[in-house]
Amino acid sequence: MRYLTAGESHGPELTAIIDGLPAGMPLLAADINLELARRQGGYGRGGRMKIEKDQVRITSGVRHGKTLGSPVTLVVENRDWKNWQTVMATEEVDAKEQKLRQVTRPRPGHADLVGGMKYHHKDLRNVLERSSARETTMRVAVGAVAKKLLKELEIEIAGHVTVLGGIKASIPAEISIAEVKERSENSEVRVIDPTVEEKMKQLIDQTKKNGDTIGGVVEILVGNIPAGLGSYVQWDTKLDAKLAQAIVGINAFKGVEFGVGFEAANVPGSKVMDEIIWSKETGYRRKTNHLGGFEGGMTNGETIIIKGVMKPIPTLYKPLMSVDIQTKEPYKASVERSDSTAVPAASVVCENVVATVLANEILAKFSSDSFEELKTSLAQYRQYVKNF
Ligand code: EPS
Repeated sequence: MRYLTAGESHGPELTAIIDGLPAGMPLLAADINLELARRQGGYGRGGRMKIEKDQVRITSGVRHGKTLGSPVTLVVENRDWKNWQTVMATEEVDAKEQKLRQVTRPRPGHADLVGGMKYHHKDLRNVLERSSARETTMRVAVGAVAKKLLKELEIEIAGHVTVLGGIKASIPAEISIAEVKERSENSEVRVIDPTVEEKMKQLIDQTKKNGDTIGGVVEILVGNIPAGLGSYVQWDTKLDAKLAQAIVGINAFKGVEFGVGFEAANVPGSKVMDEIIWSKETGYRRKTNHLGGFEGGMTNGETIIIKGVMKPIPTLYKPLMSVDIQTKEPYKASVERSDSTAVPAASVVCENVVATVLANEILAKFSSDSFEELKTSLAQYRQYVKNF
């Protein structure tokens, strides 16, 4: 499976084409719309999310609620486009119109300046229109299709916020993926610890008043994943590495941890490795899951536990100092509309990019021209692994 996304933040629409899905997989626009709505939510979102009501149109690859095995095209309209038709016109416009909403004062921490240098854009709007996190809409749309595939294969996935602006949620040692899902879904900041919810919301309000932004950490859990996805034989076949790329590929994400993560630097090996056990009912298991479901770049059958850290959004209402690229004079950076935090929304994006990488790996490993074939070969493999 492969996919590409296209579209500018204030262009007419966003598009994705997914190639390589099995035929006969159930898929409805409603499956995708649910994820798109989840991405739009979360306390701390800004004005754009009041304008948009993201809805997908499936324009190829699906018939009567099932995939055809042909490329699936997904289209999401930008409602805001109606306010940007001249600024974002594909046709030529006159010199005066070219100056409308022009950006010449790059925002520190954003793609603006380096993107302009690289592509020779003197209007930095040409950079920010694509580097905007609006693009994550399509990564979520694609991820929703991947999630549907995983759900049909009884693989469960949940995401939640563990840190927001320095406030840490406490996470019970024994909590099921279903419960993480339910609790985070009922929280405006996607935390499973109700004692920090109010504090986080207050911090978001205060941050907004200060014209500032905050970042945080999100955690993704994936359960009932078969052992043996990914491979140890080449660096670029390691599945944990592919997941790390997908997460750091999300706008503003700066780092990834698996299981105990960076804490592994502070404890001996006996506290990091997970002892192996076997029983007739469960097959091979690990007594603990410090390694977060990966050994040798492959899934080991335990729950995948990944954390990603998101820096605060660099678009600030109280802007930092920058330089005007026309005059070279010091100026405050451009002010574009922004969110005071997008960490809760980003946890939804994270879930979806993780789902995409995992679905892709499953499709590569098992016979998957048709969805029936895929289900049968995965079931046989699960049985084989249990008795290995
Ligand atoms: C976003 C859309 C953007 C921003 C935000 C996230 O829309 P607009 O630029 O029209 O306000 O709200 O992105 C950023 C702040 C950023 O710096 O990328 C979205 O759809 O998630």
